[in-house]
Amino acid sequence: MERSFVMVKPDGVQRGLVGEVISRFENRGLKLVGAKFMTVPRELAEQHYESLKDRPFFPGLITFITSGPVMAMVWEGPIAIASIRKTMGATNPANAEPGTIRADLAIDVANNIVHGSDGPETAAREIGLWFGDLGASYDRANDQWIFPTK
Ligand code: DAT
Ligand code: MG
Repeated sequence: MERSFVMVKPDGVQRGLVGEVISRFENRGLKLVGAKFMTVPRELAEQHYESLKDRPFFPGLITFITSGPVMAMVWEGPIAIASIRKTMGATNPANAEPGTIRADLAIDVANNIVHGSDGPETAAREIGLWFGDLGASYDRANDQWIFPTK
């Protein structure tokens, strides 16, 4: 079982798309194990996007992420990280496949609605940064119909 850090960014919150994003992950069978609606302190935003600090768009990215509340979440599933990246679509909505969140709901590379961890190490780092220790998961009555071998 894997966990991934997901965030509906300030544009998604402002546009009333929190429920839409959550629905897409719920409908895939992913399990919500943590959620926090919050305004992001600058220091947390800078730590979260630390690997991009030398990119020209970094200052704008930090301004954007701290510009309004976000919905920070942790989702769990057998291949949560890859599933979520596929459901999100490519970073630039112009390159995202139809049916993905970014292709269906966004048109700008910066205001692209949603963040999802890009690998196991990143996921562990981001979950720790945003949530600390989340602890154990929980069983859903229909888990056996969604991932029967797990
Ligand atoms: P992703 O969010 O798909 O993991 P990333 O980690 O490379 O993409 O970049 C983080 C965010 O930074 C991305 O969601 C939007 C912003 N960003 C990336 N490339 C950008 C660019 N060329 N211009 C403006 N913003 C950009
Ligand atoms: Mg990324």
